[in-house]
Amino acid sequence: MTAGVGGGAAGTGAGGGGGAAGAASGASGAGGSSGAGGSSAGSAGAGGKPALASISGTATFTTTSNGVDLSVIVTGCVAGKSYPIHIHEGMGCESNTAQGAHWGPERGEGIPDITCGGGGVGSTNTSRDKSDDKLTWSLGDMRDSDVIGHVVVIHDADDPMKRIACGKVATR
Ligand SMILES: [Cu+2]
Repeated sequence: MTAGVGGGAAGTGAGGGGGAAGAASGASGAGGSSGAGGSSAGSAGAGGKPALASISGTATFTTTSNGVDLSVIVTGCVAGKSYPIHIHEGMGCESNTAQGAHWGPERGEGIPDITCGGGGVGSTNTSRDKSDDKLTWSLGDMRDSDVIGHVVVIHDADDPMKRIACGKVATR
């Protein structure tokens, strides 16, 4: 499953289907898609465009045999800067209120900062083991760990309280 991250309102990816992966971007928000978990690997993501900065990108969640992997790639960041990224509990990107606080909050935290390299391209990766009930993620199973419907938020590198991009994780 994938989620796109950008500033502004969220867009949504549509569709269902196991194992499919993809990301959609909204004109001013995030779109995403998710494949069903289950025996086959699924992936989900979010993508979109920024309101304040020129940053945009895609966050892709993939079901593995051990849990869920997250891979984030952004463009438009400032080389050498580190951008905090979390999953927030909210169901939309329209405002800070809609985005809500950190999911859990522990479940939405602990993702390594996005490190921005040359050319304004940044990335981060992490994995959540399915054996850790408190931190684990899942895709589309409607459990407490289900990331679908929550939002991926990127914070400003110099002003971490400022949210510069958001994408809703959606099922495709
Ligand atoms: Cu955050």
